[in-house]
Amino acid sequence: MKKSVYSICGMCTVRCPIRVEVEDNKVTWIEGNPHLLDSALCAKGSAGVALVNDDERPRQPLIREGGRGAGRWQKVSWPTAYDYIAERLKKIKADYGPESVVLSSRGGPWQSMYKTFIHAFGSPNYTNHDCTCGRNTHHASLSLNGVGRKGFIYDIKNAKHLVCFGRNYFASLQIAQSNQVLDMLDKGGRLTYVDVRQTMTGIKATRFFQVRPGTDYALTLGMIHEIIKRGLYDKEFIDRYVSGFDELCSFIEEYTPAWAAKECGVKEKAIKEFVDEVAEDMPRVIFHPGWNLSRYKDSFYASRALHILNVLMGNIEIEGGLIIPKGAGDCGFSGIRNLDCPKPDIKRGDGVGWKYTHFDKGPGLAHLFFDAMRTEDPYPIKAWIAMRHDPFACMPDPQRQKLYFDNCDLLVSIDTHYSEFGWYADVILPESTYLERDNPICLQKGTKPRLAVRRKALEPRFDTKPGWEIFRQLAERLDIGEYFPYNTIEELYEWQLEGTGYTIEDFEEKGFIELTDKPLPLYDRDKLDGQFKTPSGKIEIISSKLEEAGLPSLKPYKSPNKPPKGMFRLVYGRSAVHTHSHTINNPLLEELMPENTLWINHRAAAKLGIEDGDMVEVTAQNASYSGTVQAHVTEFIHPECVYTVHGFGRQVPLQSRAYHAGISDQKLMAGLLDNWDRAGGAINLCEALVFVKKSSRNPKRRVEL
Ligand SMILES: Nc1nc2c(c(=O)[nH]1)N[C@H]1C(S)=C(S)[C@@H](COP(=O)(O)OP(=O)(O)OC[C@H]3O[C@@H](n4cnc5c(=O)[nH]c(N)nc54)[C@H](O)[C@@H]3O)O[C@H]1N2
Ligand SMILES: Nc1nc2c(c(=O)[nH]1)N[C@H]1C(S)=C(S)[C@@H](COP(=O)(O)OP(=O)(O)OC[C@H]3O[C@@H](n4cnc5c(=O)[nH]c(N)nc54)[C@H](O)[C@@H]3O)O[C@H]1N2
Ligand code: SF4
Ligand SMILES: [Mo]
Repeated sequence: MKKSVYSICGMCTVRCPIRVEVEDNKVTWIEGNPHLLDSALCAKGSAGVALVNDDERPRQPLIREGGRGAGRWQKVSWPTAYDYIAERLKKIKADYGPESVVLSSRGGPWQSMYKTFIHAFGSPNYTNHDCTCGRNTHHASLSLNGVGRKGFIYDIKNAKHLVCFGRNYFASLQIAQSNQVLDMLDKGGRLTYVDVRQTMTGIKATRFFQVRPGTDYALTLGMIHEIIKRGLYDKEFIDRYVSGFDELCSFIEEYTPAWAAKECGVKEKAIKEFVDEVAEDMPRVIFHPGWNLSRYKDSFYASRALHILNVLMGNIEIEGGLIIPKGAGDCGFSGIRNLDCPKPDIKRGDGVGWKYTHFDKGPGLAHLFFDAMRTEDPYPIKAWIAMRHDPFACMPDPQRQKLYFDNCDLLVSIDTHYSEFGWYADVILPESTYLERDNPICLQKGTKPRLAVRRKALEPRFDTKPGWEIFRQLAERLDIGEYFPYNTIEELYEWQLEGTGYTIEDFEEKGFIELTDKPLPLYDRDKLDGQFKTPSGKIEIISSKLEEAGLPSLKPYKSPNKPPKGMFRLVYGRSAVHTHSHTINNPLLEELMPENTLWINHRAAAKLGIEDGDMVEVTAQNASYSGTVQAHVTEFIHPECVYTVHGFGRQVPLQSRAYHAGISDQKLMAGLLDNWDRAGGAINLCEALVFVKKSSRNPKRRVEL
């Protein structure tokens, strides 16, 4: 039997809308939802078929038999696994209090389910991956604009100039936005790209600055200086909505383009020419504040400076600028119901909200729980449930993380794959893949808000379950079932849509429900008061929250250290055909890119006797990890750093394609678990140094035994 199902892609967390064709319970075709994406899809999205067909994933619940990480598993039924977890959670709650349990997830539109679970259990400790992703950018925006990183939509299509600092749009994909960048270029728009190496985005750019690693802040300060000196800012907008502009003017006095050029290794003339272009294009100039953001000690301030540049452009709430997302309320729609439970009034174990008051309390900061595990201050952490989150692949130094996690009595992984963390955990609950499961309905904000839903395209191949069922089953056993008021997904949909006038059948025509026909009009620019949720209600160049926390709002620039002789700074990024670490074993994507390489500057390589294609040995600063990989010798990378694609070097033996393929950047990031940004909250992932030498190992042996 043939059918066509509208759903939401799950091959990465961009969650593009898709249409899936299925015949006899087999996927025959996947494309982007033609109503929204013109059928476009990336390679990873197409490889969803291979994900379903892959046998090298957990096929039923597993309980650990041997030591942690030994790989000896007992196959158990779902009720046995639920009972096992519930029993242990109850004991931990009785012995140490409910707050000793942490639940981490990948955030996103379904997080209310995970938050409800952990809050109803009695713990405030919900967290997510973001301390290794967008937290610095998020906090930078929060401190300036009073809204987080999702507080603006970038109207790239209508912009005249997009400026990206390491926001590598054509490898680190978001299909809709990447297409918008192409549309903008087609219309004659300009793209300025800044990176320490040349990239897919850099080669399409109209201007490319190759900077010395870690000097973005200097370049942004030089740009601000020139823009202010030439009076190229929106005075009216600043007078009306911005505080601290005078302090900014005095602060940037010393940071001239000539100074910035020296610091970054670019030409002063090029910075000035760039500003000439900005003068022509403003206000339709967007400075992308970064997503993952290359992360050095001062990247929070670099991102803050990029947000400030947007404010100077006066590009907020204009076409081709930064648009405030419109929600259900703007369409006169009262919204859908989501699972909910108030957060228990207990201090968070990571210190966010009481020790660190300037951070967003929502998901806190995952890496700060390690301290609590080690010191039992403010209280012991005894269990960790990782739902679609792989702490060992996501945070630096898994070798050290294991020491801390060993203080826990229960580690649970809810995952579609064997994650590195899952392989070390006590229980693996295999979630059905996104093509084999339904998810709750979600509201997508934007210029055209809509309701969207992921629908099951085919029956699960193995004994796996959807998240909504896993959490309901666990909740029932923990006596918090009332927070999950449904038995089937249909009942959940009905409950979510109650009172809206819509039914789940209304999603069948296009896969989503549009809450408005036309894009909602922009807000009146004279009436933006109330949109900036800072303590003063203004865009705060001098942030009262930062100042209260004893942190400067405008931090004097400090030049990054040069790596010592024989060492390189390790930088990382994405490939267009992989998602972090979880597609490395995908049979189709593995074929496209089976291993990563080490990019190294041609002159630096020559000094070490390394030629393109040679095998090189890359070793962590404290020698805790070393891997062998092919060198990609190129002039298009700064000589102070080497670069690799994140996600490789996996060590789960049951993943035969990914096992020891390539090197792991996070395992090379020795010592970085405590190297985090006090202002931005995120881990300084780019502060890792590595040794590189030509390998004397047998290049034909990929797996070092
Ligand atoms: N060294 C280094 N560290 C990094 C990065 C880097 O480039 N270098 N990148 C950082 C960034 S930007 C991010 S966002 C994080 C990402 O960090 P994570 O979110 O932890 O990584 P992922 O590999 O995307 O996915 C986590 C887990 O989710 C599982 N998963 C995938 N789909 C599903 C599903 O449908 N259901 C369930 N239950 N599980 C699923 C995967 O199998 C995987 O084990 O890593 C960060 N850490
Ligand atoms: N194909 C694919 N697309 C993805 C993802 C994926 O896994 N695969 N993940 C998604 C996620 S979760 C995220 S967070 C985004 C991340 O997407 P982006 O934020 O665009 O970032 P990265 O891919 O992490 O790329 C980081 C870039 O920073 C550069 N860099 C290093 N040091 C410096 C420096 O000092 N200055 C500057 N200017 N650049 C520097 C690196 O060379 C690299 O090119 O991608 C998303 N899209
Ligand atoms: S960017 Fe690709 S993998 Fe990610 S959701 Fe979209 S189609 Fe899927
Ligand atoms: Mo990310």
